[in-house]
Order: sequence, then C-alpha cells, then structure tokens
Amino acid sequence: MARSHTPPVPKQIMLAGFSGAGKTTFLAALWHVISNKGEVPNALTLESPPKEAEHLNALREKWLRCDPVLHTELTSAKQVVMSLAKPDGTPVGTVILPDLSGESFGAQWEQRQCAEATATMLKESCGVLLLMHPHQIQQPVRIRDRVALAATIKASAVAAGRTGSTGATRKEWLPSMTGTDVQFVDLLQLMLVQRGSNPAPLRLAIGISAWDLVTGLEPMEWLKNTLPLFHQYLNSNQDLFSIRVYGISAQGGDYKQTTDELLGKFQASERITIVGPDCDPHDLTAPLKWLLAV
Ligand SMILES: Nc1nc2c(ncn2[C@@H]2O[C@H](COP(=O)(O)OP(=O)(O)OP(=O)(O)O)[C@@H](O)[C@H]2O)c(=O)[nH]1
Ligand SMILES: [Mg+2]
Repeated sequence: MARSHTPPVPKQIMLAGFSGAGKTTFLAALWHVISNKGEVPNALTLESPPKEAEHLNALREKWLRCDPVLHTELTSAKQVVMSLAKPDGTPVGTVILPDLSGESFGAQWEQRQCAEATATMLKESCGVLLLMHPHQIQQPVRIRDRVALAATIKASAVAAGRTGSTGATRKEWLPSMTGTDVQFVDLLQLMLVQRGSNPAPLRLAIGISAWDLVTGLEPMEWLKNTLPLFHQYLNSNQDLFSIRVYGISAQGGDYKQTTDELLGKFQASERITIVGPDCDPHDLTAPLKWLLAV
C-alpha cells in the first residue's frame, strides 16, 4: 500500500519591530538578493516565484531607485510566502515572512491588545527576526534625574525672586513614552506566552537596522550600551532565547546624503551591509539561514 504523503508545513519567521524599524526596507533588499541568483554568493535563492511577486517587485523598484518605502498601514500588511533553496538548488522549504505595520506591535504595549492573526503567527513561527532602528530608541528618564532637574529649576526661580507657578503645563504620561528597553522586554514576554509550553528556546535574530548610522561598535556592544535592560533580560533568560545579533544596512546609507554613491554601485546588492556571526558582507539571507537552521 502506498504511503500517504503529507506536504511539509511551511516554516514561518516572524518579522517584528515597532514603527520605522526598517522591516519593509529589509524585505525590499532581501527580495533583490533572493531573486537575483548568484549576485550574492552563498545567499539563499528562490525555488519558485511567490504569489506576492508583484508586491515585492514594486518594493524592490523603489529600493533600486533609492526611494524610501511608505509606512506600512495596519490595513496594508502583507504575508510574503517564499519557497527558498540553498545556492546549490537544494530546497529549504517554504518560508512565510509577514510585512506587518509597526503599529500592530506598538498596540500590544500601548493598548494591551494583540491581533489574533499576530498571535497565531507568533505561535507558529520557528524564529523571530526583530528589527530596531538605532535612531528610534527612546531612553527612559530616571526619577533621580527628574527630581534633580526640578530642584535646579526651583532653586534658580527662588534665586531670581520668582515665586508661584512657573507657567509650565504638566504633560500627561502616555504608555508610548515608555523606554524602548521596557517595550522590547514586554514584546518578548508576549511572544513566550503565545508559544505556550514549547520547550525549545526561541530563536531570536536581532537586527539593528540602518547600521550605516552606527560607528565604531560591534552589534552586541551596541545592544549592551543602548538597551541595557533588554540585553540583561536576554542574558538572564538563555534557556528561553537563543540569540544572534546583526548590524544590517539594507539601504546602504541615508538617501538624503548618499543616493548618488548608492546608484553608482556596480551591483545593487553592494549597497547592502550586514555584520554578525557567519555573515558574508552583502548576504541579507544570513539571519534567515540561522533562524531556519539550514
Ligand atoms: N540610513 C538608513 N535608513 C534606513 C535603512 N533601512 C531603513 N531605513 C529608513 O528607516 C525608515 C523606516 O523604514 P521602513 O522600512 O519603512 O520601516 P518599517 O519597520 O517597515 O516601518 P512601519 O511600516 O512604519 O512599521 C525609513 O525612513 C527608511 O528609509 C538603512 O539601512 N539605512
Ligand atoms: Mg513597513
């Protein structure tokens, strides 16, 4: 009797990050690398064209022209399903990469809400690529510093002989003002909740996007210096997370300053820079290979 053959379940990678983290730009450049077999040696390639090729081609056209991609609206989020192969043609499987709006991640912290589709995706993902933009980090303000500042203002008002109200209005605190550190820890805790009793550590690739804006640091050093609480959380939960940190420049530079230089590159993939473990310099598929364990 012939054995029934069940098709393999597509592997899913969650592409996560708050608004402006660089998710769509990453997808545009990734699509260029994946769909131009041989341009970047050792990169994963396409086994068969995806249904969303038109959307991805439109993103790549913008990327090739050095036009910034538009903010992804909540309603325009897309699932990108790609059948990938190793450079020698060995199939790696079907990979689902969602291009979600950063607002759907922000809402989890600000409104304590998680869309059912996002929760399902988290549950079914074999790994997460978490992107963060180095210029979009909100540092927490310490109460100690606030108190010291308030005392200085009061003392100078007294010295100047001013009494009563300074005329300043009190600004209402909003959850969105919370430090990025805290929001990332919360996001990871939510991911763990969605994974339920899965005993394997969650593979987490952290991508610091716009790496061209960072100078003189290794990606892990940047993470430790810039997001100490988040770094400490990852360090103390090594049984829950298996992590790798990458510096990723999917654009290659700030379009306002470097467009001529970027357009002048012999091959468009030379604009891309990625640094981290087991990375060829322009191979944006390196984090995917690690997340997929191929
Ligand atoms: N300098 C530089 N800027 C980048 C790079 N990648 C992305 N950016 C910029 O970062 C900003 C946000 O990029 P997006 O790709 O739209 O980010 P997103 O995560 O998709 O944002 P939402 O759709 O709002 O969730 C844009 O202004 C990009 O031009 C990079 O490699 N270098
Ligand atoms: Mg986007």
